[in-house]
This record gives sequence, structure tokens and C-alpha cells, in this order.
Amino acid sequence: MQNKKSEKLFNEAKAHIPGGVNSPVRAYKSVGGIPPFIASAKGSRIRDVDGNDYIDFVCSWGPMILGHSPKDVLNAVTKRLGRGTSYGAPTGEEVLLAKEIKKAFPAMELVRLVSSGTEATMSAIRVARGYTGKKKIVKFEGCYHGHSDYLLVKAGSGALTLNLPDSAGVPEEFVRYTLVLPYNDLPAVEALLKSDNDIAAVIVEPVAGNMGVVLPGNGFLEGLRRITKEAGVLLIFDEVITGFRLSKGGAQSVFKIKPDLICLGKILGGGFPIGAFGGKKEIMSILAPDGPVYQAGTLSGNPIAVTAGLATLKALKSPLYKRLDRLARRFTDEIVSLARAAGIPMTVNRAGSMFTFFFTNGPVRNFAEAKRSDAQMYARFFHGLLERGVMFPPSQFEACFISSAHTENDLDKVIQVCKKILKK
Ligand code: KE4
Repeated sequence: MQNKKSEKLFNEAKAHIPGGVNSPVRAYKSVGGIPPFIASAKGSRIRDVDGNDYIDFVCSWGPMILGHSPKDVLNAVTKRLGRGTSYGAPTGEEVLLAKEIKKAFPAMELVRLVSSGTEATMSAIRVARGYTGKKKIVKFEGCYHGHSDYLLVKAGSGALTLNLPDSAGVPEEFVRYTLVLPYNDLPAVEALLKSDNDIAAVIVEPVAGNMGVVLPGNGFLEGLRRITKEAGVLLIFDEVITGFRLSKGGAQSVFKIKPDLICLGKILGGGFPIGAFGGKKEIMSILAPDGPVYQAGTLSGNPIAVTAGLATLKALKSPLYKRLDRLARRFTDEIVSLARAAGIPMTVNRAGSMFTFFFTNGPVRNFAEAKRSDAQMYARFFHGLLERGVMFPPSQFEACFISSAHTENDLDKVIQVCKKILKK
């Protein structure tokens, strides 16, 4: 596998773009090596500029649940392009997408579109503070909700991988009102909400994807809902990853929880820049132009992203989720048994078609336990896969995804590759 063109591009990119990438995790810092620069992608496959093909388990960090360049989405977008790409004015398609989102997430009585998950969570928190008049927010260690200043506190994902849980450039005053608790620690939440009545909201990834996949313990989400309701604190579900991933209605539909505010992104845009936040009418009505909480965006509700989103949501039917779950279950079970047979400590956490192989005996129920994983072993596993045409996320603290374009044959191939690597 030669990567001369990627290497050349990476060196050139570094002269023009910080670290040569437009998002840190893409630089392969935690696994080492040269990141493949991508030329094209189709279905479950992605191809780099040196012509190397990979079976893709990154799926653009979640959005490509239908695989790359799905026909229906491409057709819809191609058709729509002829009528213009951005107006800065309302369109009928935004109303259609809002209605589709509400059908999938009934708790979102009003929904506003933005252009990224970061904007969605940043705006939801501002709404929560504006609505409650309270200042503090609670997040969980290892959860990542985008890079707005007050959320970069023990963030997961890139920040975790770069071991910079708190970012430089964020004055400590900006994070004074952000409280951080261990994921799955319900007693800690209960104690905090009893002792502090200046808390506007608790924000949580209902299934965490940014410390690697970590599942809510039995009763954790139900407990969060009960405790926040009793304390008059808003519960925000950050479903940027889990929305439309775990089911059409995300984690809240699987766990049957009704949050006060919900954040979406990734899959919702079908590969185009998008985010959304929404919730109870009474809460969301506080937003400008009707209410005093300001929030805005030049490309919010962009007609092309909305068109891609509508085409994507149309394709998301329940048989797709059943198949994804069956494929992912078989795949992860086989890999773990191969690791066991090779005497390698491995735990897999999986929710539907998102999963992470941790190189530790586990269990992995929170940030501290995720960090026990042997990141060096993960890096070797990662490169063993990459050089054999399989692209996993370049970090132990991210999620793998499969798409409806992944076939049994794809997964069998990867299982065979894993067998070789794990033995080695
Ligand atoms: P964006 O601003 O990157 O669109 O979304 C931020 C965000 C919010 N909430 C959750 C639960 C998220 O996972 C994310 C972004 N996820 C990361 C990786 N897991 C995106 C990849 C990257 O940062 O390059």
C-alpha cells in the first residue's frame, strides 16, 4: 500500500492549514502515520488519492448511514441545484424538513435548523439559560458536544484523543458555570441538583460516542429525566450522533425518554452541513424573532442541505435498522471472540450500528474506564486494518459505524483481516 500522493498532499496542506487538516482528529495524531487524502467514495467503500480502496467504518463520523453517495440523495440534490443553492430567505423545503423531524422526534414541537452540531448544542444551552434564568450547566466527562467555549471541559472526541480535555484560549471564567460529572453516576447528579439551584440544564449524549461508545447504565437516563424534572432543570439530549442512527427517533425513542431540548446533526444533512435543535414550544418560543434569546445563521436551513436531509430521512425505514443491528451484532461478536482466542483483552460497546472495540477487559462504563484501554494496541490494530484496506476511526475514543451499503461479504472480509492482525 503506497501513500506517496497523500504524503505529498499532507506536507503541502500543513503549509496552508493548521496541522494540515480542517478538524484535528483527521490528522491521525493518536494513531500515527500519514492520513490518507480522499479522492472519492461510493457505498461502503472510500478511495484515497493513491488509489487505495478501504471498507469505511468512519462514515464521515456518522452521517453516511446510507453509505457514500447514495443514489436517491444524489439525484435529489442534483435536481435541486438548478434552482439556486442559498437564498437567505425561507423556503417550503425547510417546513417539510421541520415536519419530518417532528414526526421522528415528537418532543421537538418547534425546531430550528443550523449548520453544525456545535451550533445546535450551543444554541440549545443558550435557550435553556434564557428560559430558566439560571447560569450553570452540567455535562459528563468524556461526552463531547462540539467546540463552543463553555463545553470544552473534559470533552471527549478530538479533545480527549489529544489529551487536552480543557482547551487553551478558553478563559477559566467561561467554564465557571460548566459542571462536569462522571457518566453513568446518577447519585452524583442527584446530589449536585439538590445542592445547587442555579442549574439551567443537564446535557448528555444518551448513548455516548466520544469516549468510544459507552452505553447508559440501567436506569441512568430514566433517573436523569426524573431528577431534572423534580429540580426544575432542563434535560438536553445531544443526539447529534444517535439521532436517526439508533432508530428513526434516535435514543429517546429506544429508551422512551422525553427530553426538554434535543440537538441533532450529522445524518440529518445526508453529508451536507447541518444541525438542528428543538423541543417544547413553550421553551423554544423564547427564540428571536419572537423572543429575547438571539440565535442566527447565514446558511441555516440551506436548501441543498435540506434537500439532502429530506431524501435521507425518506430512506430511513425500520427494516434498515433491523438489518444494521443484526450485521453489527454478528460482526462485533465475531471480533471479540477472535480477540479472546488470541488472548487479547478486548471489550466491545455497541448500540445498534455504532460500536467501539476497547483494548481492555472492561467493563467500560465511563471516561475513566475508557482511558484504561491500551491506545497503543488500538493504534497497531488500526494500522493493521488500514494497510489491509479497512478504515477504522483513527482514535480509540471514537465510534465505528456501518451503513446500509455494508454487505455481509464486506464484514466477512474484515473479520478475516482481523483474524490475521489479532493473531499477530
Ligand atoms: P459538529 O460541530 O462537529 O457538526 O458536531 C459537534 C458534535 C456534537 N455532539 C456530538 C455528540 C458529536 O459527536 C459532535 C461531533 N462529533 C465529532 C466526532 N465524534 C465530529 C468529528 C470531528 O470533530 O472531526
